[in-house]
Amino acid sequence: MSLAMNRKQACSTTLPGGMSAAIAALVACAAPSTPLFAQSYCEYEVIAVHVPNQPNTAIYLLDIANTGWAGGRTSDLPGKPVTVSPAGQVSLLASPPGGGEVNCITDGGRVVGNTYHGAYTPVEWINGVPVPFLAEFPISNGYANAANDLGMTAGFVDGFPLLIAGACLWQDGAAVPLYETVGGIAYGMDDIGRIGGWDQNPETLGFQGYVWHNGDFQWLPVLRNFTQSVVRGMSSNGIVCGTSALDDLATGNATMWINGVAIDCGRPAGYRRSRAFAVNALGQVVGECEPLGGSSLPYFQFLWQDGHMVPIFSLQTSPFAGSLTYAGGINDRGEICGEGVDANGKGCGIILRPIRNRSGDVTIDCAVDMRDIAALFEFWGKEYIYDGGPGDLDGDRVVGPRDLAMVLGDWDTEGR
Ligand SMILES: [Ca+2]
Ligand SMILES: [Ca+2]
Repeated sequence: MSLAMNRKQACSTTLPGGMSAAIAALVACAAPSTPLFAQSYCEYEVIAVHVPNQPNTAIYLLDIANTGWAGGRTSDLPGKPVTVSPAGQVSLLASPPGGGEVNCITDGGRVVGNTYHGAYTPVEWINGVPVPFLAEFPISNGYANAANDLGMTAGFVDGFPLLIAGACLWQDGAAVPLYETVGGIAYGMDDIGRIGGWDQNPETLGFQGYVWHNGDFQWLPVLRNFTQSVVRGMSSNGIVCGTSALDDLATGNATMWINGVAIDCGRPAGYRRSRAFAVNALGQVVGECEPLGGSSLPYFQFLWQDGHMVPIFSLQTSPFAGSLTYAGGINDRGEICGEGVDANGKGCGIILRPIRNRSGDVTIDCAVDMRDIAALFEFWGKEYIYDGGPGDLDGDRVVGPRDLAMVLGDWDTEGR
């Protein structure tokens, strides 16, 4: 898809999803001080997934692994934990009568989350059965939010240890408190065991994001012009995402942290808050923009990449196959998962798959340029246990000279 077509589509009056043309045009084209469009984006195929035999039940998909497996919960009450296969097959997992939810699926197939039975219990589904973490302690509440294939799991407990609530790591059968102060929560984890979350900073008393690694606790810097921050996700290579906020907590900007440096994802004119929910290894962020109170502007889910924010609905292929109303996750192949509506307006789970039309495109923006060279060298030498990892263009699960040859062989002669 060319740049010209991309802009034209984004600013046209025939956007899918029934969004108002004027609103879409405002979001996409106005506010030159807030550049909303990178020079290129891929289009996305929409896959709507349903609970078998339950046409009126939607699915909140909260995470998608690099293998294409996704997890979440059903929208009925109580919500049931579900997984979705790469082919779109929905499976309900075992849970107590109070239900539960899958918060994380790893590339190696670990499934973690929480169940509810009078209290929230952090669990891992092993052979389809929810096995509680820390069953030997009287946890009053807990969530498992993130996991990796080193056997680490992170989340939150209320009641352990010493009746203190706070972020927690489960590893090798033990529970390690992660808080610097009292409280906090862990939301994301990368492949080497770095954990991202947020806590109350005892000096400022405001919420602040942190990264924990092997016992080393580091506060993430608060974005300039803001007073606090929360963290909602971490990519497989340690990129953190979340929201920087003012004291009112209602005004904020989606924020990404790379190597401890805060990057402002911005928010469009007329919006009081943008929030980031997930980030992948390529630095693609998904989240939501919330309009100012009393505004007729719509909420929308965004994809942020390379300094630019774009409404996800403007990237979807036509004919209309469904639309995302909440973006829960994005994997390293650029696949986005969440909740939405199908072509008939019924609630469902949504998976968006980028249509990769360039053989040399590492960055999943459907253009081939210097950014792809830079990204390729960032992932140089990496080996994957799944297909389509960042930089592995030829599909041999290793990033190396053959992939570089594919970038050069597909080089954009027009440049950017
Ligand atoms: Ca590219
Ligand atoms: Ca390769």
